[in-house]
Amino acid sequence: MEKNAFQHRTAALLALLPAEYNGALITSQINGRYFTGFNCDNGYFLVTKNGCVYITDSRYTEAAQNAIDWCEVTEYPIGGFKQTGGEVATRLGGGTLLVESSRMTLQQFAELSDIFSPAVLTGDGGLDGLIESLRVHKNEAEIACMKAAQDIAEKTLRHVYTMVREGVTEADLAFEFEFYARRLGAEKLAFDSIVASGENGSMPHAVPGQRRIRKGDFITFDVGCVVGGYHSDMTRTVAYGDIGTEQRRVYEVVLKAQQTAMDYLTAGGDDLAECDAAARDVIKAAGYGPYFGHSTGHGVGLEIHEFPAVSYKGGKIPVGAVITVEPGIYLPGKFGVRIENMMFKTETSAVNLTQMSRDLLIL
Ligand SMILES: [Mn+2]
Repeated sequence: MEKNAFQHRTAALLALLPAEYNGALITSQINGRYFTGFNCDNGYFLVTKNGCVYITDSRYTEAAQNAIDWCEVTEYPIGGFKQTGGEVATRLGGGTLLVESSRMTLQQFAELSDIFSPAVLTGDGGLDGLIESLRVHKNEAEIACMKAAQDIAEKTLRHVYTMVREGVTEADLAFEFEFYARRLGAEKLAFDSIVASGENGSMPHAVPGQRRIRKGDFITFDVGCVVGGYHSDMTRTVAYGDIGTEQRRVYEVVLKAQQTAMDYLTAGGDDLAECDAAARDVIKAAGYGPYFGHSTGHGVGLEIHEFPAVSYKGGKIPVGAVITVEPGIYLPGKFGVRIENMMFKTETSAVNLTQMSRDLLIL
């Protein structure tokens, strides 16, 4: 992304801040990266009506100056954070600064309040929600990263399918996914891959272990990659060898539930609760309601789970949001099925960002 895109984001945040505040102090790594383009675990980005300053330590100064050339970068010396913080806050006009209340502990809040005094910090200004409202709209460059991440995940999962055979373990398959995805250019995995086979499939977030694949198993792969800081998220459930009629039936129900929710979005539907219900009602009608215990999806972007949740709580789906649609049915002690795609909400419709087939695949 071009550097001035970050400058525009910062200006957009400033424009959203209520008039009674002088500005915001961004301390989380993720939001610091969103507004500056610089990924740093010790950066303090002051955004005020009187200008912005990025404070960091000597490990990061040179890289920060290169990355954020549109804003002053100030280094604090060993033992000098409080003095530098106070000086910068004063120079930028002091006043009250909003902080991200959902991203810090009470102890961190107390420490930062001391460091940036005489400015007064407050977590009560709704800064997290304002930032969410900006981050939810993905631009072309962000979508390109997510598509690239998804493309690697799909190529990698196809490769992993070729490794499925009697006796291979879930952990073997999870490791192969990571190795191959990294070789194809993933910066890292979007999260620890889920590979859940047979009866382990009934645990939606099972950890891949030493269970060996055998004939008649369903295997659920929930996998994602990161490119340019942006995450992808996809789930596929495949069969190894012949499966029974109940497994086929459950697969069909989950696929229909997912398709119904995707159709809702494609037709222009823009309510989170309605989208959740579109999938859930199909599963309920088939008699499996009690076996679908999680929400239908979530936002994806710089984080694997971000605003908005596709759940009964509802709310409008913002144009530009990327959300997952991932219903599942989990039968304890037996097996589970989940199928997940990513959808990009447009003005009048939604675009499916996941190309991989969802037809029942028997390996
Ligand atoms: Mn997901």
